[in-house]
Amino acid sequence: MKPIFLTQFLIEEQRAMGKITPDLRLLLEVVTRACKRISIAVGKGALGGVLGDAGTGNIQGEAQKKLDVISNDILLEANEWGGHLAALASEEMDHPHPIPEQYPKGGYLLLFDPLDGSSNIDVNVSVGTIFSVLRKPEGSASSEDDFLQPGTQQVAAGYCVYGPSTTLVLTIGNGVHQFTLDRELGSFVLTQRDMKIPPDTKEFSINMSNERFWEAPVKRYIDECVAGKDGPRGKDFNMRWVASMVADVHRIITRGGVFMYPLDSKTKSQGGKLRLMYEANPMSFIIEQAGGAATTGRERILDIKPNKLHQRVPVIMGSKNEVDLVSSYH
Ligand code: P6P
Repeated sequence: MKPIFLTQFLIEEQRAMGKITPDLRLLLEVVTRACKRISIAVGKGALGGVLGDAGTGNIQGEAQKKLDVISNDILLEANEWGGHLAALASEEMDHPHPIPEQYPKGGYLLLFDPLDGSSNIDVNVSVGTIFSVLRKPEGSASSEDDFLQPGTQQVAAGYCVYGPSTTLVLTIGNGVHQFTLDRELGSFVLTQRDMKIPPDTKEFSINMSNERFWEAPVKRYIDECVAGKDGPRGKDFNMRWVASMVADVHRIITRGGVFMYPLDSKTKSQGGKLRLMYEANPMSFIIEQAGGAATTGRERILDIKPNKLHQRVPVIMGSKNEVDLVSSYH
């Protein structure tokens, strides 16, 4: 069968839906091209001389990996010249990055975690890039506040998993579609249209070492899963925790499951572990478009009105019936 490359898919979606503007198509093309470059850098491993920490003087006072910085720079360079963006925001930068004066500005805002799970990079475990696209509010002078829109305002979201294969998963509000990188051609090929998460599961994903910090509803839910077929759930469960949100969420979209980084006494003062704007929101948009659910345990993630760019939230997302059960315990 003739392969459908990303560009043809986007053109066909544009014709069918009329919602993809040429600027949004350009945005998605340059972001996914940047992901190809990140995939190559990540794939070199120790041979690329880019493993390990970025060294003293880390930009944000966080232990950044060299590849965090490289991936961030690749995404900045790819998006500055196209005239499609008003500004960019990244986990790796305290404040939004304005489009340089010599380039025209556009109507979109791009947010990303350039290399999610980068603590895994030195041990050769899958990592990825997560991105989210918002419209710039009409008539505002580009400022940080422009980004503070609830996840329901996203026009597109996606992630790229740098694993055994490099896989792009994308939604533009019309279902979730998967593309696999053909390394010989250097192009993303459509490999699954309209992905759907199974509503039930026997697999949960959580960092069990935090058990003593969990709130009661989460502890109850996990205890019941661990109790297996002799317990209240009447079936045995499996557990997976890659500690790369992109890899864990991709598994869940592919075969079902529930991903949990819940509020716990360790991260309560920060509001949670994972960041709303470029981790929880894009993944929640994708999960809901695939028929799943995404909540903090107490509210739908996409409904949260952000008050800070790097705000953190609790995350429970995946198979709808399972997520609804966890929410009911809250
Ligand atoms: P922990 C990676 O650093 C990350 O932000 C997510 O990708 C991942 O799900 C989580 O943190 C892992 O956290 O506490 O298990 O190391």
